[in-house]
Amino acid sequence: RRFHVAVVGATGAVGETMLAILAERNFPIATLSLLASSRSAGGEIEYQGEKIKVQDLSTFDPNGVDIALFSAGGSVSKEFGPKFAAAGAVVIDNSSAFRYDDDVPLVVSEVNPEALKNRPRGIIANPNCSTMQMLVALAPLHRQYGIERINVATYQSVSGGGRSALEELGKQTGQLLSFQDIDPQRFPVQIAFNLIPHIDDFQDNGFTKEEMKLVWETRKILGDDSILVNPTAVRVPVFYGHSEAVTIETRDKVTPDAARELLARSPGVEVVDKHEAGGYPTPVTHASGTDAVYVGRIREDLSHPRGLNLWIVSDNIRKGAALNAVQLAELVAAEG
Ligand code: 2RA
Repeated sequence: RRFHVAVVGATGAVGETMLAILAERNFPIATLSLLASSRSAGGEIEYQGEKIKVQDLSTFDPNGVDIALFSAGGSVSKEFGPKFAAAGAVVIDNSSAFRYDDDVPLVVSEVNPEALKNRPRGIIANPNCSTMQMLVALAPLHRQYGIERINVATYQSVSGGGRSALEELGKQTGQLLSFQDIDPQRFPVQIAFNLIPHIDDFQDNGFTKEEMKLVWETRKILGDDSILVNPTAVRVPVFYGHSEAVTIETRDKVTPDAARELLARSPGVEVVDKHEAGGYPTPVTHASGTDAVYVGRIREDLSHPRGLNLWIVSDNIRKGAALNAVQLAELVAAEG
């Protein structure tokens, strides 16, 4: 059976990658509708050799769409997601608009695929990129050893901030390398050759929303509100690929060797862990442009008898967003 698919936000960094992955995985498409804001509509995008016009979302009739992949920001998802669902589409939404609603499943394809069957609103939420990669690695360890607490510091590439952030890092880097001044008006804090411990809005508790996503989404996806999560999210001058320094405390002791063995046979994971130069994953050498969640620097926590440290790296636009969304679409398609 082939499906009528719509990609909402088709001209964005994630939307563009969704199309590339749909083609790579030869998703069974009958018709493909590409949708964007009136500002971005009008152009054409080539898909499997065919030029397809980008249509204005605001005037598009969703009737007949089977599966709609959204990645156009929370306000667009809130306004148009329910309309597409009411017209009969299964909506797979990459924004945070519905992630924390009890009647919307939040699904990592390798972790809790069964959850997507229960979608009373016809909407499935795609987790945040930093949660996604962390749980592909931690879920097998949680099932086997029981994770009680997670400390995580993320080092998030600028592509998570969209196309404009990608362009800004390139612009600032070029300007600074040629000893020009950068214009603070465009971005409040310089990102080139800098680290910014601020992603998304500050919450009343002093954490940012990006950090709280790691708390809320981990508990929902693993189905365990007792898991303690202590997050710090940092923007770093890297184009593609998020990295995370994670320390877990487990109910039952897990040795580095046992963790390596379990992770090496876990879906979506590649272990890169040798005590030598290059014996660990990095955004540039491993993650950027690939699909796996890479895990290295696996070692005991020196400060806790049941603690374990891991270094987790993955392409935030692929597995962190577009790939998982397509994998969820494949699961929906498999339902027939
Ligand atoms: C970021 N995870 O990295 C957020 C949104 N993609 O900016």
